[in-house]
Amino acid sequence: MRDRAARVLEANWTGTSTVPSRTLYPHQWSWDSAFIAIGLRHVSSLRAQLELETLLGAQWGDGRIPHIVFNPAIPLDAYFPSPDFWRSSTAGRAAGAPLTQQTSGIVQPPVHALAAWLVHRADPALSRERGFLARVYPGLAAWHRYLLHRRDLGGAGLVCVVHPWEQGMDNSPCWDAPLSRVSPAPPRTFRRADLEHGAAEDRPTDLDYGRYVRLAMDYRDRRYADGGGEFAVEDPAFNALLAASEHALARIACELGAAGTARHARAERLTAALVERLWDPEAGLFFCRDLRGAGGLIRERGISGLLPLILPTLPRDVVAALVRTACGPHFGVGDRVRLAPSYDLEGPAFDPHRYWRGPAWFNTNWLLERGLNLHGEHARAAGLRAALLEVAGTSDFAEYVDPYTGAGCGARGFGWTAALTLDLLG
Ligand code: 9WN
Repeated sequence: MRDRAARVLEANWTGTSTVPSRTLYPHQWSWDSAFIAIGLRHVSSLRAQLELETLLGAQWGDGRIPHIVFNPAIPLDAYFPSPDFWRSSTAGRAAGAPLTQQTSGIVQPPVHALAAWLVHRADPALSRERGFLARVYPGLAAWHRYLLHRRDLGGAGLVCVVHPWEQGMDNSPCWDAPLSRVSPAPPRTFRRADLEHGAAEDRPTDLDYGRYVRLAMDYRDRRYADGGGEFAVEDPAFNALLAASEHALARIACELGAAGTARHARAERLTAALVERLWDPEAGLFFCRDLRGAGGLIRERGISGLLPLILPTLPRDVVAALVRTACGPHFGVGDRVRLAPSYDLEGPAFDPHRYWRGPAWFNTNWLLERGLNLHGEHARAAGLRAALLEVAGTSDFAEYVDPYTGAGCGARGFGWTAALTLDLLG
């Protein structure tokens, strides 16, 4: 397994970073690279460090880490939306986009500081010799500053996503209500490259795409200034990952000889704000909060609502309820499914094959496994770990799988699936 997984990462390595998939996603993606670095550290600490350094090399002046860094050697029509859609070096100038590299203008979940800390820990000697943490710390600090200062659109201490692609679970039913208010770009104004590599019935619909395009176009036309968009949602996983990364940044600061106390305190404030704003005790789950339209909690059960389990200072009753929900009828961990689905097994929109509307994903299950271990649920974590390893192997490191059968869907030889397999193997 270790060799097979390492070969996937080798095949996806471009020389300075790793693509999620040679066919479907031939550029560098932000949260993919963080998960990939977490796995790569078991194969090559140097490559793991470079992965994160390359990504940070495309950071914008305002601190944002773009969700895609485009490889100029790849033809424009290989992926949509391509650099000529985002126009980062012109439309993003006011926000400090790089002049010589093409990127998207939206972001993805902040897994990076957590990844940097884990990469350092894998080989502290090499890390110190190369000054790895000193190189990445200022960029990571600026990234968190951007999120906390420019994206707290609700003013309650939580960060907002302004596009479903930012949260990384593109067509989750959690977005159906906020997206329904967005008028889609006409289908003939763009060409979906994804359908050349993925089955249409496993991918988001054309209507979803019309709305993704409209939101991204409007953001671009506002020159990527934050605050005015039609879509603004506080998401539990995005904010939990920021809090976990802020704890990691505190450890990085200490390693560099500075104090980490203020950062730990900030992570704890984020944890408290998550509980205050997004926790629903009756459902035993965190929900997304819509900041536009009528506003309020979006009562769809997505896997995102379980992921604050990765946080060390979550109240005990919240932890206990989350574990019950993960193992109950809606997510079926250790019971009805091989791996936790991306969306409620009993929800009206559940579909075992359509992308983030039901299939199980390896990154979310890896986070869940980590959260279960953190809170002492070792037997449940071990069951999930065993299932992850088995399904990764039998599905040929699929992008996502049917949660009941473990049958692979989407791309094979997928970056984070291979990387997180390596991490679970230790
Ligand atoms: C849009 C690369 C990315 C992941 C996302 C996943 C998918 C892109 C797409 O692929 O999104 O960013 O074109 O569908 O939803 O989580 O980072 O693997």
